[in-house]
Amino acid sequence: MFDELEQVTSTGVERVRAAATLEELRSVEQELLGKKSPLAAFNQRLGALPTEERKEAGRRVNEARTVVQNAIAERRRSLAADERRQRLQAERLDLTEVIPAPGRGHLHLTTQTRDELEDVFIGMGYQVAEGPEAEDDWHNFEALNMPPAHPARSMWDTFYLDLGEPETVLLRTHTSPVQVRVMQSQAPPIYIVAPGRVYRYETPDPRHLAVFHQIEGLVVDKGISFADLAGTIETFTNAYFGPGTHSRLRPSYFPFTEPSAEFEVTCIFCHGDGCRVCSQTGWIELGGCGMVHPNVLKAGGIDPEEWTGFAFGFGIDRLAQIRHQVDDERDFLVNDIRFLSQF
Ligand code: 2NM
Repeated sequence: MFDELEQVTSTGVERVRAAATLEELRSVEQELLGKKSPLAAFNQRLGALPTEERKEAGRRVNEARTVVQNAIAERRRSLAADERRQRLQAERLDLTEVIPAPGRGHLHLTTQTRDELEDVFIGMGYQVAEGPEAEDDWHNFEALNMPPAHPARSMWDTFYLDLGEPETVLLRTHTSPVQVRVMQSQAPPIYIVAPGRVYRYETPDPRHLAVFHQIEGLVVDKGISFADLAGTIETFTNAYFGPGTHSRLRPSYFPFTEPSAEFEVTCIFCHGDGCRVCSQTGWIELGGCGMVHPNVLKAGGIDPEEWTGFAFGFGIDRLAQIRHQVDDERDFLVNDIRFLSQF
């Protein structure tokens, strides 16, 4: 009987070790330890043995059962660990982004350009002013010498907000309303720049964005002339682009300045010789400027008989685009680390 018990135990342990899954192990366990198992049959046979043999045989049968139980427990642990490993491997997610230059990030090119421009104007004695991006029609248009239905309003395709009366609240189309608010809130002399985000209802293309950035300057003081404007443009372009850069003005039209002009700088790549960037002209058009219209000063609560002023404005994104020869301005908004990390 003991030989037979030994045989049952060792084939049992082999079958346990051969079980390939937890499922299979469960049925092997049932066969080896269940009511109809050989080990259960041994227990029944114990009753037929003489008393003195029964004790020893009972101990041996229990021992055999323990050996099989231990083998099952060990196999179960090992199979459970395997299955867990496989499940984790199958569910594995790669959450790493491959970036060409791992490490710290940096400010967006537009922000860097804005900071550099602010520094230049602060160096010239200007203060930096900010204002709301959601504006009212009065600050964005009417105070800038554009009464309702003025034809010049069509120069800016406007996003209107669904707030209050129709077409009364909008996303500012330029930062000029900031200058109006400064005129209303502080007495001249005024020397400020207003940088910030502006909105135009336009389809983006390589040279235009519907959301972009401008910086505008405003000076109001006694005896300010067009010569001060021209000198300021020359000083600023020299400070920003470096000595050897020159500027020129050509006549233009804005409703809020009179006279108005566009300003150009000598091409920063060919220094006036003519190249692809400046379309062989030697000049790059940057922005607009002019003497602040008396109606605008009045809207700002300033007496045009006592004070005069000039203003200018240009696109920050456009400036960065020219300087870094970015083919498509829309790349500024895509947030592709391969593009952004170049600057
Ligand atoms: C430009 C061009 C010309 C401008 C005018 C004013 C204000 F509010 F003082 F009237 N701010 N900015 C101005 C003038 C802006 O940008 C192309």
